[in-house]
Amino acid sequence: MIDLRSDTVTKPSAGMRKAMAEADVGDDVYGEDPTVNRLQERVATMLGKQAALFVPSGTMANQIALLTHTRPGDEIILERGSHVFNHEAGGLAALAGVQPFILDGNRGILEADQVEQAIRFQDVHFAPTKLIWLENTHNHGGGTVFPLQKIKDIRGVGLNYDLPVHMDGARFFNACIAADIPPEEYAKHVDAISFCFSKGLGAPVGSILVGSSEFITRAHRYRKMLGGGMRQAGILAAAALYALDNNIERLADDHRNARRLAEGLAALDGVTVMNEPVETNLVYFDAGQTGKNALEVMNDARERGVLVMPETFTEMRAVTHLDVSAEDVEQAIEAFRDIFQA
Ligand code: TLP
Repeated sequence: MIDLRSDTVTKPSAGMRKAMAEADVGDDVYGEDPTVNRLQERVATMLGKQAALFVPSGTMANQIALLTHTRPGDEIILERGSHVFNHEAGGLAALAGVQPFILDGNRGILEADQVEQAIRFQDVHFAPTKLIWLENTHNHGGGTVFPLQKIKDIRGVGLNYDLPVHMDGARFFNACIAADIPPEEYAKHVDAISFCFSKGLGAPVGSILVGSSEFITRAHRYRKMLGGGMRQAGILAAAALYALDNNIERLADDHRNARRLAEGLAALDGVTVMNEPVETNLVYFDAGQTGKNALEVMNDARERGVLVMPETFTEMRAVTHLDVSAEDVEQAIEAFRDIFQA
């Protein structure tokens, strides 16, 4: 099967498994896992921040970030398609108890003046604005890279109004590679950031939250509260360290493969690629004009050895990652040609 549903489906390579098997471990709830400690220190340094916290998932990183930045009843500014708003089972409301002020971005990208206009002035009727939330790359926006200048401008607004800026960087390194921006340069312009090891970086489990020592100390308590204390997690941290050493630069291959896939799909009658130009590893396409809905396309593709994810009634997502080769992409294009031109 060529699995294009998500970059979360990657399986640890032999080299990664070896690193995991050989990892030194300890009880991380006591702060005694040397491999977790090494990972956290390395990532904090890499991003030019004071501290980092290894967590089980991107969703937990986001929920911990919300809990750490806000109090129940606060308002946060975010983009309509944000993962934290749409795909985290209502955790924003149920766990942090914050309400979203939703802005429509251009492919997920917000402008500083939009953000400024969304900030509540002091009035007893309002929930006070406490956080600006950005996503980079923006998943639902199409794997869009947040331009550095726009982040600087939004941070400028944040500083003027004393509001922290948080970045859900689940696919942060896809953004760094696509834009050729060093991680610390992006991270410098946000107060805190998270990224995932278990997507394009190819690790089986794990994400990390990065920020000031004070922020991470408070975040640590919420990780415990949510059940994210992982004991001998060095086995997982070893996979994450291996991913940092081996799987960042190669993300460029995934981006090239995604552009090729988009080109192949766009050439088919009735298929529209929705996120042209494809910037990173996500391809969103609409097959409505072919007369097939997304579930039918998903089933037809599965019969031909290709897995894709339906997004809406007619829209689908295909994701390239380290377990998808350039040849696999050609084979997937062939399968879609067969489906749509049959
Ligand atoms: N996204 C997954 C699904 O949940 C949709 C995917 O396949 O793309 N932030 C962003 C921007 C994400 O895309 C995701 C995962 C997360 C957070 C959550 O990460 P996990 O799955 O580790 O909880």
